[in-house]
Amino acid sequence: MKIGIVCYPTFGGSGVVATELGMALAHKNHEVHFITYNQPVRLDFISSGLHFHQVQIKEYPLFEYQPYELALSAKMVEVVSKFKLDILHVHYAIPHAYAAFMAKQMLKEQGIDIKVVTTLHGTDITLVGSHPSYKKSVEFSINSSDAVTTVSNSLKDQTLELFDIKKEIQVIYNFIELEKYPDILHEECQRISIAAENERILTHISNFRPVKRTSDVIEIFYRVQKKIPSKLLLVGDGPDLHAARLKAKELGIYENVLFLGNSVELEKILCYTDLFLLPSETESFGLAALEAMAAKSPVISSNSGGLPEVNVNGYTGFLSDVGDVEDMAKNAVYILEDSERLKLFKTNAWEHSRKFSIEEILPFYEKIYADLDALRDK
Ligand code: GMT
Repeated sequence: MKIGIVCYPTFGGSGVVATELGMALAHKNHEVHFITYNQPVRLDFISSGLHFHQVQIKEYPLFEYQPYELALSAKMVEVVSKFKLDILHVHYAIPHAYAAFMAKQMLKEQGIDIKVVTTLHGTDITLVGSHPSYKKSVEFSINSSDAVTTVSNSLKDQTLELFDIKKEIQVIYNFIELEKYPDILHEECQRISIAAENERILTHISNFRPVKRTSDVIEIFYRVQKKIPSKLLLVGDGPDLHAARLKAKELGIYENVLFLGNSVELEKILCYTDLFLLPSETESFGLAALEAMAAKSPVISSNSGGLPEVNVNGYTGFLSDVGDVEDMAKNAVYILEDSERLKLFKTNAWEHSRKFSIEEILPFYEKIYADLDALRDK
């Protein structure tokens, strides 16, 4: 099939999922067209059948805010009609689902029936989408989509609670490409370049937005390093990064915290990792936690949103109430203090991650596309 994928091209989870999905679809001989304002960060062009169409904005002094959805919907119309796409799959409702509705109406005028799949990812529902400024438009664009998916049961429930939804919502979990995480021993990852042999490595990866509670990450590590020699790797960039630096200095642990910035070598970093920290305020799924688990790292997380659907308490790691850094630190120490226990949690995390392999998940999206395609006026 010919599939248009609309997403944010950044390091955010929804963009990563959309990009990995597009690459996997191309691998299965679908023709995939990414439509977004920059080339997605994780997009490589090694497999054929992958195309990228840049949405360009005409800046004009009158506009305090550039009308991105206008340019996006015009680009969708252009790409759908030029390449005869069968499906438009938009990731993150704002403003993609709204722009897709506009494109669909414009294409109808040309006698083209395009079906739209909207995947809701999290903050497009929880933090941003339900804000009074956006709520009506988000609700309208979800209800106008031909199919709607969420990345967890928790996000489905929240969507139904927060909006008046008239569409069926299908839950399709996020996925990972397992081959990216080679089955090598922890010691083979050259961890010695990061930490001494007797030190454990804790890692947090995010976009350092307030929702990630990065200050809790520092607080947890502060407590852990008092009991266990360890290093903390902080990967990513965002508004709270500076505050994280200050907090690490304030607590006198700056020397043991490594700030690695945004990275395209996450698999390598996760390979060093003994324990992953994700104490988020809310998390619809927690793709970063799943990626860590695939690299054999147990997870200490909050129990918010969809995290309990990914991280199994007492098996792949532990879950605590949001903000309970004492409990999170206690659980972290429990896993890290005993090498045999750590090994067991690592194995469990790795085994559990297999359930989210792309081979398992991709067919659910393909079925949605095929079912919608069968309904199209051609
Ligand atoms: O919060 C982020 O890291 C970015 C955000 C996004 O939409 O770009 O992530 C959301 O989507 C991811 C992929 O489906 C999920 O794994 C994250 O849990 C979700 N983030 C939140 O719900 C806060």
